[in-house]
Amino acid sequence: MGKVDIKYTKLFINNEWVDAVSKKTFLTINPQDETVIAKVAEGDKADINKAVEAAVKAFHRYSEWRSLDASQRGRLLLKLADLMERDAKYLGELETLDNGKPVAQATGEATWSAQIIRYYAGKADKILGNTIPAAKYQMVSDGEVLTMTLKEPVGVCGQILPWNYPIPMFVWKIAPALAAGCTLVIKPAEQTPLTALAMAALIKEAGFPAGVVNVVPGYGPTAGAALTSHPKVDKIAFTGSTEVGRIIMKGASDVNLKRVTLELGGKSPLVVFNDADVEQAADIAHRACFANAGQCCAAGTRTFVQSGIYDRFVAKAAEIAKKRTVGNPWENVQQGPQIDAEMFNKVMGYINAGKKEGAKCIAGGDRLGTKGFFIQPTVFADVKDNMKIAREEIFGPVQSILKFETFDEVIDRANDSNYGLAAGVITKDIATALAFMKHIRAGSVWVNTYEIVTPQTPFGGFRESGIGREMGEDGILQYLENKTVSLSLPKKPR
Ligand code: TXE
Repeated sequence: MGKVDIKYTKLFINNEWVDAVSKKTFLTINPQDETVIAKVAEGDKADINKAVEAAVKAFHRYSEWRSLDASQRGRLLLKLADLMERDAKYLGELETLDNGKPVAQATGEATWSAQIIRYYAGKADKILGNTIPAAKYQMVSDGEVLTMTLKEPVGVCGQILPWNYPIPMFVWKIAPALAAGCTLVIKPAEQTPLTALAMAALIKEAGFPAGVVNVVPGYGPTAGAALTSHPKVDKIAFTGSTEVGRIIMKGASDVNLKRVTLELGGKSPLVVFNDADVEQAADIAHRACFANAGQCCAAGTRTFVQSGIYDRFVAKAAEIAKKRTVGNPWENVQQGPQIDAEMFNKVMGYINAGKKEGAKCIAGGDRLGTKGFFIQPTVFADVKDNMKIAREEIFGPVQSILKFETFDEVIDRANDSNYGLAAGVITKDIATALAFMKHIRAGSVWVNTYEIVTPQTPFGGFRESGIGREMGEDGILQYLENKTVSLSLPKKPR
């Protein structure tokens, strides 16, 4: 590992780097070896107030930002995407330092995120309303009026981010919001503030006017809560736990009624039918579960396998997990450490619960080494639906394999969850795949693959996995208000 230059540790408000009003700082920790990386300015209510004021000013009807042509908003976003690609190596290295994910993966996330920005850059000048003509002339709506709908930016948006994919999550939030013309106050996760600040520097370099994007690192119950209940914030977008999602919904309706989009947890099922190729299915199921050290909201953590291939599948799943390379994220490994001590302890707690409740641990089951938050890829077989590891989101490298007999049985069991973020099915039978797609209650369904998310495809959950969608056309609609304008038509044409 070379030395990564940490250029930005202050708050980014109104295109300037400032200390917190309280002068407080917090430490960001390297999950690989538990050492301190940097002291970062700790934003709180006073700083959120300053950032919101800057965003309100930038949203003023005569501001530079509001006066830009829509196509120019798109050009600024394109410039930002170019800068991200220019700095992808640096952004990736900074992420590996702060988050612990393997450096090739982190760099790939930076370049993928630039593609997302480009997708929304193209949308900036294609935000269209409708025209609804008068009944007399067109036989469509009632009355002698011509009506049109205008899609307008929601306004000042607060965006609260998680730590599992810091760069993509930053971009999922800012790209549609900026294409729509909103102004933003972003609170990155306290575990991973560094790449959000590096992105802020690129936003300034790209030429976005002051106050359009503000980044305030800090803790959830302080900075996050202040943003959620701020009276001048029009919308809150949040990715994180379902537990905090509930708090956000309450806070967002305290003093005003903010628009809310939530992308929360999951316990997604991946169902493998008897006709599947066992090797291929075990491989898809492995990646579905262990990608990003299992720290993925859509992770396919309940692997349901039909009885005819169950034993062969279980053996293969254990074999693949044992071969997974875990360790120094600066080397060519598949998995780095978990994000922090809290998550490490939480995941180890689930592994111990699985053992205690009688699931059969067939791979891993322990920490790896003594320093850093590394956990062995762990596979449990013979998991029962009521076990903790089958019901709760673990957010770590732990796969639970459950046996089933029939289609209807597995649909009932797969749907028996408070969550509904994603689901997968592996079968060669199109009728089975289509029936699965129809009956499963989930925001994304993957057939013979898993976790395909592209800039064009909406992503989000049913039930307690969230509200609203990100990415694709749906993603930008969440940052737009509909304004209906009706014009009275002359009684008689001249
Ligand atoms: O999430 P939190 P944590 C799940 C996963 C994980 C669990 C806990 O199951 O085990 O959440 O992780 C901010 N008001 N996911 O504790 O607390 C916080 O500062 C406003 C799923 O890290 O939800 C951070 O910026 N904001 C997930 C963000 O919320 C508050 C990704 C997420 O933190 C706040 C991460 C408050 N009162 C975890 N409290 C996914 N859906 O991808 C906290 N925050």
